[in-house]
Amino acid sequence: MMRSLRWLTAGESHGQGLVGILEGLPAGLEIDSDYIAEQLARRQRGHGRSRRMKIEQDRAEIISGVRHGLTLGSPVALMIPNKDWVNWRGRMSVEPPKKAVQPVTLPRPGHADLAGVLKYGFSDIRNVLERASARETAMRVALGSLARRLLVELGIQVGSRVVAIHTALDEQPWPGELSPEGVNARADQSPVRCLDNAVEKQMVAAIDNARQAGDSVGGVFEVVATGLPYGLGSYGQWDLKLRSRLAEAVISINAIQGVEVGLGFASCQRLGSQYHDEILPAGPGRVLRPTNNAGGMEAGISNAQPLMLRAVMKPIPTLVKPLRSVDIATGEAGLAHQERTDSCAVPAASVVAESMVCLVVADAMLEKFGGDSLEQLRAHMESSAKY
Ligand code: EPS
Repeated sequence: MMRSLRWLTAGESHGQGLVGILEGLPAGLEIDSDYIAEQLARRQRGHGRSRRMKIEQDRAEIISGVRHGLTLGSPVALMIPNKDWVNWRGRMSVEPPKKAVQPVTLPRPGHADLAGVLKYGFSDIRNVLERASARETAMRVALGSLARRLLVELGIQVGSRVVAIHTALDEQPWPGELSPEGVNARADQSPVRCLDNAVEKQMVAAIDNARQAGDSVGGVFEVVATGLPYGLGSYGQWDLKLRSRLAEAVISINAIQGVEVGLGFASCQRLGSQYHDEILPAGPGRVLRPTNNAGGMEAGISNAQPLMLRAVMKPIPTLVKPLRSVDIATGEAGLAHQERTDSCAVPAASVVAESMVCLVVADAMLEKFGGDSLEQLRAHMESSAKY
């Protein structure tokens, strides 16, 4: 559902690395690899990650599309090497292996394992789990950071925070007095990206308890974007709605089971008169919306209010204390495959979701305002954007 930007990722979790291509960025945008690395580092933090995060210090190499620090308008290609690859050369070799590799045959409930081997006719679950791994989201963040650079130039900020891990819940509303970057600056100081110190402790304890029990926990995070003009996306067709495009992008992140817009599922508890955001006069050509229950979109198009999304992540399916499963080689009952794993990746997922929102909003901005260079895009915005 990308209309002006196109992007793809490739790469296995323990293969040589991740590769990504983003096409459609205007020429003349300043890009440097340190900026991408800062965003990648934000995704790697978070209480509950596996020892793998100590091995990787993700850094994207810019392979094409940038010259002398500025985009060329041509596709930008990025590569993130997997440092762990050296430990997996034999098991993940591109060529037929020199010595036999032990296949993974006990599918993990909740992972792609069972449906994946049946889909492709594999006898080794590793052929499935390597690509189904959330390692791939590192490249989404790298590509998303290119979109974020563009949005910053256009006055759009995207931030996030974690609001729930297992049963620990931060009930405070998004601190609207802070900019999304201000929220990120605070959330990034927290090991769980939570803004409330007391709830943060409960979240850390929930992760520690799960980890000690060989278990995992999920949670909920919130993503907010400010500075969007009126009219991104279109109500003219189901797949043109900004709401549809955002929901698809966020629910495509590994382990995400639901996306809410604005007040979300709680909307049903209100009457229409209590839910809808009134329109008040605010000087010539301007209106004021005293509330934002709609979350920045009405009829699926942006209404110049902050975009507000929440998403829920299920507990990670790889368990140190595995669930019951069936061996695909023998048909016998067994316990699911065990791998080194995260016990919680909700803080990381919140950063990935920001990146997905950056890509979708940048796409919608380019769709609406167009231009081959940043200068042209800016000129188009100045002549027609409404806030
Ligand atoms: C993942 C399992 C863990 C995570 C990995 C996702 O990797 P490993 O099996 O190597 O310990 O650390 O996430 C990343 C590598 C990453 O960069 O986010 C899984 O099974 O999805």
